[in-house]
Order: sequence, then structure tokens, then C-alpha cells
Amino acid sequence: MARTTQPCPFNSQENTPSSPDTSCHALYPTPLSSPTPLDYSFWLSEKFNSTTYQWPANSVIRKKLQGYVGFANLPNQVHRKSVKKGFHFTTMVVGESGLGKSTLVNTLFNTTLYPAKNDTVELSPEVPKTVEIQAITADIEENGVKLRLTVVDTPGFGDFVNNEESWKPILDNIEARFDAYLEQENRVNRHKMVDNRIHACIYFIQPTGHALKPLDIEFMRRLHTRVNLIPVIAKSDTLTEEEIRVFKERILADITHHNIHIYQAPQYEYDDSETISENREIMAKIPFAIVGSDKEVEAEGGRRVRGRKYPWGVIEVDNEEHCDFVKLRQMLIRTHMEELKEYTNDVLYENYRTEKLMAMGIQQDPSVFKEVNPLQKMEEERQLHETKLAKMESEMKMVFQAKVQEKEAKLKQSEEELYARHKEMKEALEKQRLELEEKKRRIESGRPITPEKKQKKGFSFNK
Ligand SMILES: Nc1nc2c(ncn2[C@@H]2O[C@H](COP(=O)(O)OP(=O)(O)OP(=O)(O)O)[C@@H](O)[C@H]2O)c(=O)[nH]1
Ligand SMILES: [Mg+2]
Repeated sequence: MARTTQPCPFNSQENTPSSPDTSCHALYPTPLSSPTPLDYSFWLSEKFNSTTYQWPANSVIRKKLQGYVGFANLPNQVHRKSVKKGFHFTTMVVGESGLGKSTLVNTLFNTTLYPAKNDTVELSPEVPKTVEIQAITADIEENGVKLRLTVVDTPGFGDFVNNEESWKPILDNIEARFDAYLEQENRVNRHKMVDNRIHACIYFIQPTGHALKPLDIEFMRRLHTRVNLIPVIAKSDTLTEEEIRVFKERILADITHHNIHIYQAPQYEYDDSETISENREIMAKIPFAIVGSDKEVEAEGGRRVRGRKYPWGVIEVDNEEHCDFVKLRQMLIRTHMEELKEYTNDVLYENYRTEKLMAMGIQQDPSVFKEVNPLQKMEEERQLHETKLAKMESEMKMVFQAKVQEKEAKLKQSEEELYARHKEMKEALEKQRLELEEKKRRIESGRPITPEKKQKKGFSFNK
């Protein structure tokens, strides 16, 4: 398989310090020392009660980083992970027999997914009664990147006398793949989801040079809401440059007239001018006028090229001046493969899923699938925190009251003890006073005083 020289879009950022204006979410304060529960509750109460507090929409502040932190490496992590996991892509090719579907697939992926018919086809094959759906899966690898490629072919399309319903088996197949995915999504265990949905449908238009045929219009009208349609003019080497230009205009006019939605590359706000102009160039080529060939021929100057050799010259598949093959490959493989998958999942499948569930009478039950309003959630969390804070506050109050009561009781007890001691001392003093008075009276009346021995037993202040 040919090796591409395309640079990896992520590697350029490896180990690059983040730019100084990188913003970050500062939702929590940076503690100077390890915070205590009180610090936290104080911060919470400040945060939610302060009049300057801004709700989430405005709670993101821009911070300049002081040095290289490392999250600039995130794209590399995604890159490594996806390379490890590998990629998968499912494309469908639809068009009348012999328009070059198998040849184009071989040319696109530069591999022989479909062997040449001469080797395999019987001389008188049994004519199928309806459009068949045949899928081929191949694991291919390029520069260490693995791709599981599934090509869904639709032999028999437009090959019958009455082709009115040719689109139906194809639509049924696309929807059956959506159903299979929906069924997996609804399983309790969703560990091994297999995605077999069609990510792109290359629709081959016969190079008549006139306009779209009713078969083409009917197919695109029926399928455009279910699959990414990529119309191509098959075997464009059979038309002149001028014929291709006029044919493209007529096809686009028909597509617009019938309100058919063909795949459009999305434009992003941050796309650089180079990407924008590249996308514009690709989109300007739709419907791609393609030439397919998986064989090499000798071109001017002895060069070996993939192309088709005619008596008057060589048509080179990979030459942008000869056909739009390069642009188709660019969009399908090099720049928009992930976009095609994303659009299939986010828009086409999502619409189908909603329609299907509603048709089954399934309605959104707000009590089961509660849509989360971030503001409401923040308000709920705030109330929860407030309740917690109030609880903590009342608990602290109770503890404080118990301690105060304990102290009061102790104080009261010591007060009572002091009072009792004071009373005791007062009584002793009174007793001593009375004894002294008695002594005084005895001395004054000339009566003998009480013996010393007895006196010593009493309370004495003079000691
Ligand atoms: N002139 C010309 N011939 C082509 C081109 N692509 C394929 N062919 C030839 O057309 C013939 C049919 O090509 P296939 O790729 O088998 O066509 P198909 O659409 O897969 O046919 P079915 O499998 O029968 O539906 C082959 O002889 C190819 O060499 C092209 O771009 N230009
Ligand atoms: Mg074929």
C-alpha cells in the first residue's frame, strides 16, 4: 500500500509549552495551608452569599499559566489512543451496473478489494430479481494506522425493466443498520457496540451529459435524510471538459429543485484560511467527475501512472487537471472521513432514532430522563450546602451552650462553697466576739476569767 507523506496534525504540538493566554477554570480557592472544615464553610458561605457571586456562566476566569503544565499534550493522548484502537469506515456504492463502482473502490483505497470481473463472473449469471446488498470488509494499514473498511455494494440497482422501487432495498438496509445500532444502545450492557452504519454513499451518475434521470432523482430524494450522499459522474473520461461543466450545472440545478441534501463539508469558526479555501475547492467540484483505474499505464515521458490509455493519450486518475478523483479521495479519506462519521451519528442517526421512538409511541418521561439544567443543579447544590452549614452551625451552638452551662454550674458550685466558708468564718468570728465580750464583762465585774486551757481551744485572730 502506498505510503502517504501527510504530516501528523498532532505531532507539531508535542511538548510545546502552552500559550500564555490559556484559560483555566478556577472554581475552588487555592488554600495557603491545608484547609479546615471551618475554612471551607467560610468560603462556601462567602461564595454563595456574597452579592458579587456570579453564577456558572460567568464563573470561568481566565488565568495565565506561569509555566508549562502539560495539558497542551492532550491532542497527542487522543492521537495515540485512536491509533491504538484503529478506525473503521463504512461506505456504500450505488449505481447502475458497469458504471465503475468496483474499479473506483479499488482506486480509492489503492488495493484490490474487487477482483477483475473476467476472473470471477460466469458466462450466463442468473439474473437477480431485486437489488442485492453485498458487503466486503477489509483491514488495511498505512503508516501504522489501521482502518477497518467496509464497502457495501448494491448490484442490480437500475438493472431491471421496472426500476421504480430500486431505492427501497437500499433504504431498508441503511435503516436496518440504524435499527441494529439502536438495539445495541438500548441494551443494559453496552460494552461491545458494533457500528455498522453507512457513513457515506457514493452515488454514480451515468455520464449521459443531459441531466439526472428519474431513477437518480428518486433514489436521492428517498435516501438523502438517511445517508451522506456524495454524487459522482461516472466514467467522466467519456465527456469533454465543456460537457462536464454543463452536466454538473444541470445536476446541481436538479438537486436544488428537488430539495435534495447532498453532503456539505462543515465550516468551523476557527478554521484557518488554508482549510477554508481547501474545503471550498472540494465543494466546488461536486458532483465529482471521476475516472477510475487500478492499473498502471505508461504516460508521457515514460512515467508509470494509474490511468486509462487511449489512442490519443492517457487519462491520469491522480492528475487534478484530468478529473476530480483526487478531490473526491481528499474529501472521503484525507479530510472528511471523521466528519462524515460524525454527521451520520449526530444528525442522520439521531433524526432516525427520534422518529423511530416517537412512532413506537415512546415519549420523553421527565421523571425518568430528567434533563439537567446546570443552573438548577447549582441551585440545588447551593441549597444542600446551606442546609449542611445550618446543621453545622446549630450543632456548634449546642456544643457551646453545653459548655457554657457546665462552666456556669462549676462557678455556681464554687460560689456556694465560698459562701459556706464565708458563713462559717463569720459564725466563728461572732462566737469569738461573744466570748471576748463575756471575758470583758467578767473582768469588769471582777469575776475570774475562764482558765487559759479552755481559752486556747477557741478561734484566735491574733495568731
Ligand atoms: N472509461 C472508463 N471505464 C471505466 C472506468 N471505471 C471503470 N471502467 C470500466 O468499466 C467496466 C466496469 O467496471 P466495474 O468497476 O466492474 O463496474 P461496476 O459498477 O462495479 O459494475 P457491476 O459490479 O456490474 O455493477 C470495467 O471494464 C472497467 O474497466 C472509468 O472511469 N472510465
Ligand atoms: Mg462491481
